[in-house]
Amino acid sequence: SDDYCYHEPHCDPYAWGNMFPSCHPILEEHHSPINLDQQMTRNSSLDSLHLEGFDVVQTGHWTLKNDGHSVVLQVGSGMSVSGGGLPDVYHTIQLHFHWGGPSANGSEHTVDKRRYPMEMHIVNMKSIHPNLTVALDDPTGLAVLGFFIDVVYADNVHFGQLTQKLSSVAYRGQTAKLKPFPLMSLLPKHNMSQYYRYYGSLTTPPCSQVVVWTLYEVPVYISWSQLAQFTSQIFSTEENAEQVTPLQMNFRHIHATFSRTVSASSD
Ligand code: SG4
Ligand code: ZN
Repeated sequence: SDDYCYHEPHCDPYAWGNMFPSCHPILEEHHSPINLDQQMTRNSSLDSLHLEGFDVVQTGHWTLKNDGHSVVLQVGSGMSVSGGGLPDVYHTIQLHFHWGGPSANGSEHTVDKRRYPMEMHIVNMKSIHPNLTVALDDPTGLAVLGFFIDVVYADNVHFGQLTQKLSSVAYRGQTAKLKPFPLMSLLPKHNMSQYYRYYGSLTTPPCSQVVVWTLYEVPVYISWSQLAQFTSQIFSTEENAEQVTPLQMNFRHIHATFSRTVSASSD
């Protein structure tokens, strides 16, 4: 099979390069994720990003899908991101998550080597491109906004709109309709001007080195039980599979920054 996985030796992240040449370690100058260092250089030209349409309720419906590697929320076409040092305007396509296990953290990026419980990625494609195939040929074709997710006792009611639907997409290939809600409600309430910026890759095959990464410093908080819905209710296998495998620890290993500059906004 040409599918990738996270835990079986023949298809795990260290074997991705056998099936997807750009995931190969020899070509890893611009790969993601990386470790972020709180001591890095502050860059005053990195002002707040403009998140267009994130504060309104979009029309139509959204689709939540278990693709066997993550849970993806496809969000329609009414939102875009720009500013904050991004080279262009990017249309929001989808958001998805990376998580750990019942007692292990699972963010992709780390901060001072610390791994957070989860990470949310909002994937945006440069608006001038007609489709993803074209965007993956542009060195800055995608802008992904990354949010660390930390855990507290209280439920996050906004996240509840999404987590309450997770059981309908427990198995690979399953989809569920979701009523649109303001995406802003999933984001941190404060300090959105504080973020890290670097140029990297998709963290999954085909590992295309086309991503302008923005990682927000302030995490989003959800409850232990909301986290557990990701780590225990989502399976990487289809409903009628002989062996049922929970989808856990769906993060790629940390890559070297080499000669890359990793910047941070200044306030
Ligand atoms: C997840 O597997 C998503 O399901 C993929 O989305 C996504 O690929 C992939 O992660 C890589 O994105 O922000 N982690 S990441 O680098 O957005 C793309 C779909 O395949 C191209 C729809
Ligand atoms: Zn991701």
